[in-house]
This record gives sequence, structure tokens and C-alpha cells, in this order.
Amino acid sequence: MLNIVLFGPPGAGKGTQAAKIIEKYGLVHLSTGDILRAELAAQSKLGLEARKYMDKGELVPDSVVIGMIESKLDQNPEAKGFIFDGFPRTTAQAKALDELLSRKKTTINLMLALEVEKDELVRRLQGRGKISGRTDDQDINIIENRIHVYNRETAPVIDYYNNQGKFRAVQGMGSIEEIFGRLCDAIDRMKN
Ligand code: B4P
Repeated sequence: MLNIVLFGPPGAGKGTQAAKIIEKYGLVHLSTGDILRAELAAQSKLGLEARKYMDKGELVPDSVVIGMIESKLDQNPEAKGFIFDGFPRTTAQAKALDELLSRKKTTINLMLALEVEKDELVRRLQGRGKISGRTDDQDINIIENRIHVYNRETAPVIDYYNNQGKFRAVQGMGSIEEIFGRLCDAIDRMKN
């Protein structure tokens, strides 16, 4: 199996690049942001609970997202591999993911971390906010808080994978195709 964590701050291009990677490598896409937004649209109990955090730019509690990932892994027993997009976002989530995968006799092969300057993150998120209707992209205070929460709670996940020798930094500035090329190079180097 090929299991990749696609990592980076809000607006780094995780969702954009994940769509291209799954097409090229035939992996299953697991985006906690997408799953949470689907729950929100369905007005499920989980979605209504998650909204309280997402609307402030805070992280949804670990127990909620870990449970979501576990059920998605169970729903895809034949997968060639997974791309984890926006997960793990805390060290507790990273540890839980390792445990879930080891029960399935597999592991994370690579963590690809997109590096993008803060001004560009804000520009991209505000751009998306104008067309997507996502409320968390439309308010500069929420965007600033998401970046702050990333630096405080999510960036330490880099150390977790670096200690396992799985962390690769990828320049996330430039065109979508240029960045995709860099990600593919890193994946192909790891496979060969
Ligand atoms: P996510 O859905 O993961 O939101 P994101 O980080 O903003 O998305 P992403 O990084 O994929 O967007 P992209 O750059 O592709 O999370 C939303 C919320 O859900 C979180 O704030 C949190 O509350 C909650 N949540 C999710 N997962 C969680 C977890 N594990 N634990 C707890 N809470 C969790 O796209 C941004 C824009 O940039 C797009 O418009 C795109 O077109 C554009 N873009 C991309 N690449 C570009 C490029 N190279 N040049 C120019 N524009 C580009």
C-alpha cells in the first residue's frame, strides 16, 4: 500500500493537489475537511457539533475526527492506498492514525508538507471565499485564527513524522502544475 499524508497550513493547496495525486496514483482520498463539510450540509448531529469549531477557525475535537477516519478506512478494504488530506492536524491524531494503520498491517510511507508564505495563504483563502460560499474563508479574523491554530497545534506534527524519517518539505509557491510536479518527484523517489 501507498499511504501519504498531505500536510500544510490552511490554503496551502492540500485539497487541490490531493485531487491530482489520487488520479495519478489511484489512491483513496480522505479529507477530514470535506467529510466535516458533508456532515454540516446534511445537518447531522456531528455536523452541527463541528460547525461550532469550524466557524471560529478552531480544530474539531480529536475524538470526532479520529472516529471519522476509522470508519472511512473500514469502508475501503480494497484500497491500494490512501491520501490523508488535512489529517492528522495534531500529534494525538498522528499517533491514533499510526495505531489504526498498524491494526490493518500497514503504515504511512511519506508526509509531504507544502510550504507557502502567509500572505499567499490569505490571498488564496480570500479568493476561494468569494466563490465557494465557505464562511471560514470569508472573514479575515477567522482566516488569521486558522493560521494561528495551525502554527500552535498542527505544525508540531512535522516533528512526529521527521522523527520517523518520513517528512519531506515541498515548495508550495508557484503554479498548480509546478507544485504537482514537485510532489510527484517526491513520491516517485520514495517508491524507487
Ligand atoms: P480543510 O478543509 O482541511 O481546509 P483548508 O486547510 O483550508 O483546505 P486546503 O488547504 O485543502 O485548501 P487548498 O489550499 O487546496 O479544513 C477546514 C476546517 O475543518 C478546519 O479549519 C477545521 O476546523 C476543520 N478540520 C478539518 N480537518 C480537521 C482535523 N483533522 N482535525 C480537526 N479539525 C479539522 O485551497 C485553497 C485555495 O487556494 C483554493 O481556492 C485553491 O484553488 C487555491 N490554490 C491552491 N493551490 C494554488 C496555487 N498553486 N496557486 C494559486 N491558488 C491556489
